[in-house]
Amino acid sequence: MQQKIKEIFQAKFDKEPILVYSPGRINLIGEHTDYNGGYVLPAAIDKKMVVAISKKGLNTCRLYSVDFKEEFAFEIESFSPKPNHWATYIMGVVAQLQQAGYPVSGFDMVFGGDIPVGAGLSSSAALECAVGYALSTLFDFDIPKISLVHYAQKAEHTFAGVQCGIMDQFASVMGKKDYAIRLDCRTLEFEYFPIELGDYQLMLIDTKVKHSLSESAYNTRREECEAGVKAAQRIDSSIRDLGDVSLDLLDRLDVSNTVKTRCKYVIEENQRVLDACEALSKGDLKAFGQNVFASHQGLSKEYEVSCKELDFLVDYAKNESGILGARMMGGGFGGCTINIVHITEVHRIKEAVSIKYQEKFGRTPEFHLVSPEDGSGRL
Ligand code: GAF
Repeated sequence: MQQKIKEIFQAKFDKEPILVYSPGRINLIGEHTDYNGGYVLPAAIDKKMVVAISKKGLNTCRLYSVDFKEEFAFEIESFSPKPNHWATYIMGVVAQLQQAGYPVSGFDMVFGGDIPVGAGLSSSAALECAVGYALSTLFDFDIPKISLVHYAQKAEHTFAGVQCGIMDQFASVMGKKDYAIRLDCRTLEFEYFPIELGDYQLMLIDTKVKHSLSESAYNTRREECEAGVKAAQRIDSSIRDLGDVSLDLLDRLDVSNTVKTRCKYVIEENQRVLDACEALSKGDLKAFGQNVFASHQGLSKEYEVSCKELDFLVDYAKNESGILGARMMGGGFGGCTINIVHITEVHRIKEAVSIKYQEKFGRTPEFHLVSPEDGSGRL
């Protein structure tokens, strides 16, 4: 893939680029907790966004998306968000670097990758992180990794209009081969957590659906959680986020039942991340899997960000002896489930799920075996 991107760059611009990449991510457990100052357990994966870039001089930036087969150009001194267009992620990062005082000048860029779009593997975060890393390398800005994470997240807020948490960008930049990252999203303290699954493997099952609700519902969930925190702060002003709210206190808050249910999910999911990590460190994969199933139950019934296709796949997994745990992953309303599958059962399970899913929904799911890989780097 990187060779193809390099050749397309050379053919288009007749010069040598530098090449960098940033990966997509999985999340083992801890969903919709990041923007609530909670815990997550993501990992970068071996599917990535590759960016080829070189200086252009002056003001013009010329972009080409290999996957969309589309060009786009903008002037470095005057550009604005272009929602629902891939270029908005790139311009969003440029804007963040400019605001932070980095003197970005014109550049030529070709990019592409193998992260399935809309599958909940954070292809947009990978693009933002790859662009930040590429510009930092090209112009010798030497931007600290954690700042790249923040710029990429802010690009998503300001240019894509999604008030996302920090998990996706953090995993894409900071990932480490064979480790997940247990991240405390309140303090940004993190620990690399070894993923040793013995006879088991991580398998993603892509529903191949993306329901349109996802972006608006994401921002609504965020507001509902904030309403819960505000109500709790009226009782105890030292409360910082839902991590400081007990289930008892939540019960006493003057908020709607919907807000209570959303907050309850987050409080319990934070505990599940800690329990799942403890189980993993003891090598108790069964207990780990139970937490993963419980996470899905909460996401589906309390946080209400699942959909019938995801629920179907997780219900199937619950009755399958070769799967220890399964749940939806990422923002929800489509995309992938993550499954802990016995190595010898992978083939059989793929065949069985394909048939059943096809019968029920008239489409074929896609399967990806994934393992933790390194975050952003130069190629
Ligand atoms: C999306 C967001 F971008 C993340 O920040 C996170 O909130 C996730 O949904 C849900 O856990 O991927």
